[in-house]
Amino acid sequence: MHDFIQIANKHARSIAIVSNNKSYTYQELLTSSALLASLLLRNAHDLNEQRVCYMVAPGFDYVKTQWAIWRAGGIAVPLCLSHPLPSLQYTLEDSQATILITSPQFKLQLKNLTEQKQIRLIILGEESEVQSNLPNISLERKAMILYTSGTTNLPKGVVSTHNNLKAQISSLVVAWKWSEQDSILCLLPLHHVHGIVNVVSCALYSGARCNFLQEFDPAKVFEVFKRGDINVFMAVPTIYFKLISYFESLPTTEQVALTESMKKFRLMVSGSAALPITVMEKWEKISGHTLLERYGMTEIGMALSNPYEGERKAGHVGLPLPGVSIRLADENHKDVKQNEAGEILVKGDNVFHQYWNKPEATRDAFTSNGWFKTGDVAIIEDGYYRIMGRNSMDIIKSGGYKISALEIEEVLRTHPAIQDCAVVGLENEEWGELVAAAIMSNESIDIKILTEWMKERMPAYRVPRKYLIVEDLPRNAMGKVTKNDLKKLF
Ligand code: MCA
Ligand code: AMP
Repeated sequence: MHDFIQIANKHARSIAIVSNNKSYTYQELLTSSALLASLLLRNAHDLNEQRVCYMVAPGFDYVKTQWAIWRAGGIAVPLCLSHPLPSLQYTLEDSQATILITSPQFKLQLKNLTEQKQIRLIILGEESEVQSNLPNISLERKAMILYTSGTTNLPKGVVSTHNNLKAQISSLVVAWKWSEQDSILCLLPLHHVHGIVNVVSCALYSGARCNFLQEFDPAKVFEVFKRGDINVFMAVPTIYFKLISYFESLPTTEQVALTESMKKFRLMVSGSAALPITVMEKWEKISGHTLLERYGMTEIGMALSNPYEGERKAGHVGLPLPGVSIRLADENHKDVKQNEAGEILVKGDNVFHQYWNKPEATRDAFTSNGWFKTGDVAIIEDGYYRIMGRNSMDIIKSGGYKISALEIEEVLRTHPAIQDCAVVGLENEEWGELVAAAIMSNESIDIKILTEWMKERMPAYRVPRKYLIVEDLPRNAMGKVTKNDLKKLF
């Protein structure tokens, strides 16, 4: 946090954020975050790592809130704007939040939740006076908890310290040559690393400008591109896919104008899921840019990246980023031989501190000598890493979101008409993987009604898009569902 404040002071008069057609300077960010930090503290000196959840739309207020939590000594826990009540409740409870900050638009939705749990509810706009002494926050202190789905049936809170965030951000700032001249468009959700670290934090760590779009809409994205005030863009493959489809529907004159404006960009990056080669090639044709593909994870920030200068290889994720150590290992955590595939193990200041309140899961995530086990399998080909897949079939990546098959199965099994089920990810060019569920039921099930029922219980991006009614699920001799066989049934 200290670095952010120093950098903001240095660039006090420059524009830091553009949102809702308004520009805000670094000075405004400093002043507003100090005001809110004071309200958070009331008369206390330090929040001492209390968890502060916040549900605020992307834009100036979001960043102001995040900085205020950090400046008051709290741990920032962002909530997803589109999550249904049970998911929000889970995050509030699991993080043991004592404070929830939100904007007036979400007040009604959250009021009951905070009253039940006796959580202090702060509505933005209530700030009044600045407390002169904000605490000094050391780098070792915990800064943020982000929830990530994995091979357990409920999401785990990934705790990062200020030092972890500093390492994640500064590595990218160096590798991708960020500068105060840069101006990036943020359209990613701000409860995950991609939007929070790679886009917003890297920009503000460089004295650059971050322009917010409230949500993804291809027409609006291209409108912003045409204005010519953006030079850096980062997104997940699904977004590039959708932009290409929209571009192809435009008249030629419009396409030519857009291509001209995109050619002027400094950098375009793809990540969070494998970038299909077809998408990379089409994007190159329409924008003049070879997308820089990189690989990361909530627990480690970014680990591997194609070079900023030098060849960006399709289907590959490049080399370790500055400050990040990587090994490819077998199941005994021994280095694999050259040209053999192995699990990616990671070490460095970028690696997270712990899973919140889960010492066992934290221990299991590391080898005995401290390497973080990603669960992703890679190989080195001609000097570049290539991701081959994952150790677990139960992790699905759809639209850039990590989704646990087990979590969906657990919810489906609570439906009165479902006896058993199994969820898999089906390869899909647009979404990366499409969530699909095979269900066993003695009754006829209306899929439309089931979908609505699921949407009340989990975020829309986790809801199965394909169903198959089966009499039995394919199983091995031990009775375990064989998901590879199940995929074939679809
Ligand atoms: C939404 N829809 C889907 C999915 N998601 N259908 C199939 N599969 C999906 N995964 C459906 C909706 O239900 C709806 O249909 C319709 O698509 C439009 O929904 P909407 O939410 O408006 O979709 P969108 O705005 O087009 O969203 C697509 C998106 C979004 C912009 C690609 O998924 C997104 O922002 N993804 C980025 C996630 C991200 O930031 N991941 C980074 C994690 P209906 O109306 O029928 O319901 S961090 C990470 O992974 C690491 C660190 C890393 O390496 O970066
Ligand atoms: P998350 O937990 O949401 O941070 O997602 C991290 C996971 O996304 C990684 O473990 C990978 O499986 C996947 N991922 C991220 N970037 C890439 C990429 N460029 N290619 C393939 N998979 C990726």
